[in-house]
Amino acid sequence: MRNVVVGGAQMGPIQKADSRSQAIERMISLLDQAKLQGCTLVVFPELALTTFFPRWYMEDQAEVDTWFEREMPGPDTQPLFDRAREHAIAISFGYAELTPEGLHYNTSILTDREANIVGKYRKIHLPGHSEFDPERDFQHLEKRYFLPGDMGFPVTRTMGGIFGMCICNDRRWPETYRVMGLQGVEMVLLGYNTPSVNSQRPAEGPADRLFHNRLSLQAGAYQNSTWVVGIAKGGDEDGFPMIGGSLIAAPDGKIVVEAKTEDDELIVHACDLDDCTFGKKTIFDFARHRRIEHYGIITEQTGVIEPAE
Ligand code: CDV
Repeated sequence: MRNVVVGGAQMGPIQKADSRSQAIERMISLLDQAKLQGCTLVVFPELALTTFFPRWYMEDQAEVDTWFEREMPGPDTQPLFDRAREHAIAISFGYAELTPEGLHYNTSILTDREANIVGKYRKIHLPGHSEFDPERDFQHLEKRYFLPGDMGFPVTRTMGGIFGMCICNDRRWPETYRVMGLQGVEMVLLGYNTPSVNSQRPAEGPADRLFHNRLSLQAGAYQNSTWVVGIAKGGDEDGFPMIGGSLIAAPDGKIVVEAKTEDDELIVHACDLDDCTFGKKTIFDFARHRRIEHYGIITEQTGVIEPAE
């Protein structure tokens, strides 16, 4: 048995006017709850330190940069790292990263139980658009504010297992999980900010969006025989509702725990990394069964090329 007691720290809304310190106070309170419940790893959402700012159109780069972290940990985030070290809890959370070279990424990190950063990931599948779109009820400007990640999908050996990360929209792409699956991943950690409504498909409501969240996470878990921990920001951020629905999916694809609210809420499960072994040795024994000679177009083309009429 290789148990990792995972706390999924869903966060309710963070309003535009809320400070980093307010968000971090809430994260520390979730860490304290996690300690009481015996957690050894706590996972927080995408862009956990601020509101989901890509919904706001900004032209002034200096204003944009106020949403980014230039160092990690920095003065605001140090107390979170200190508390995590005190509790001997590894943490993973998302934030907007501004590098010393002036590059902007939507990033997440993983620490060990001594609060040392041992893993980093920069979001690859950036949804949305880069210019103001008057047709939309709300903007989704990730392509304006972030570069696509430049690190691939790395995995990290820590806490007795193999851990990987992805961020929000990445979770809808089977390639995300498979690239980590091919590196033996045993637990995928991901945070998300998903609106409850789709302005381009008004008939799609929160139930549909929660269904697609479960479908993506459960399929990624089952098809790679890995734990998947998906943690949301939920509730109403300045009038923009988000789905919540944080969950942990087991390597057989089943949901073992799911959030009940759209607020700050800790979901907890003792995840045995040895549960990954059966699937990785049988139906998803990649070395024996994959037929890469037939998969070429997956990496050779992006769009769809239909057969001639
Ligand atoms: N933050 C995200 O990546 N959100 C997307 C929305 C735009 C659909 C998601 O896939 O949930």
